[in-house]
Amino acid sequence: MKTLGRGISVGMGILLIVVAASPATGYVPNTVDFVSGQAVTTHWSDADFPIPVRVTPGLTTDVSGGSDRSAFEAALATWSGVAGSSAGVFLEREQAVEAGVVDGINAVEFSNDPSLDGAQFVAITFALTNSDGRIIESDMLVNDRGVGFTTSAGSDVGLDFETAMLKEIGKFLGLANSPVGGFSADQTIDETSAVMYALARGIGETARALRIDDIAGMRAMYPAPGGSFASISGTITSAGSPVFGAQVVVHDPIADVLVGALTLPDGTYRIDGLPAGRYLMEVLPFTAPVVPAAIGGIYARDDVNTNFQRQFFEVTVRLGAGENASGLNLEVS
Ligand SMILES: [Ca+2]
Ligand SMILES: [Ca+2]
Repeated sequence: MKTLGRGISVGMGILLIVVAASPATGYVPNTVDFVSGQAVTTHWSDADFPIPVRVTPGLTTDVSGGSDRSAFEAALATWSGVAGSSAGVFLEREQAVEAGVVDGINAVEFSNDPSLDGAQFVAITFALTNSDGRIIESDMLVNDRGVGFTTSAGSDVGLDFETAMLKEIGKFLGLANSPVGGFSADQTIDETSAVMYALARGIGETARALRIDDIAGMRAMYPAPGGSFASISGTITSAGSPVFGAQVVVHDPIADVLVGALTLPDGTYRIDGLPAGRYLMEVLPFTAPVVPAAIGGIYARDDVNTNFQRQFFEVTVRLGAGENASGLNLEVS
């Protein structure tokens, strides 16, 4: 049996991509390369849906009585239930599984192995992909050793299990951390922040439902046939040169829609999966605490441009169902 090392390529056109769950703000497909002007993202094929996963019997050892399984299945159902997306994933069965092994099984392993002592992650997703980023198999290792979970909302002892799993399943489906989010006055993560927000919700914080940014991500990556969602695309430049890693965020303040995307190395961006509406645009650089490395993939490179100011643009984009507003090129400084 072949063992998947972390972050090691395994030849013959097969790439092994490790998506680390960073302690964790538009949606970001897990973009691992940029070839001939095209982003290579890790993604499932529509033919793979619904995707079966097998989980460690009893799931987390922190919770007995089966509410953890119910919460896990609820998180799967949440991602599977996005209107306008064909994505689907389900719990096939509980069995002893090992994450990081190429065995034809999409494993979700809850581990209490002592080797996890000191590990600073909630979960790691290992995706085996072919050279165009299509996922062949994906496993998730959950750090049950280092993380205390709870299924009681608002508990002050442990991370909310469904909240944590919802984000990790987003990674399993091919989303990276998102820069869409922020903090409330009390220093907790703002309610409107994406489930995929790069900063992790802490003890007592819950996000058991997807936000529009997460939903737009699923619609963009895995559009259901016959969908009629709108998109916005263009190029961000500074002094005439493309800006890599700019966050482009669109707001519809009336419909309370907030969706964003990151520019590729050629400065281009595209935000798909938008409902019809009237959008205002904002371009901003990565700022702490969400740093490029927290997004991973190509955004962990050292040529991400953070040397420009956050700017709002008096651009109002009116989109009808299914329309693409292209050529929305903006200059920042
Ligand atoms: Ca496997
Ligand atoms: Ca635990």
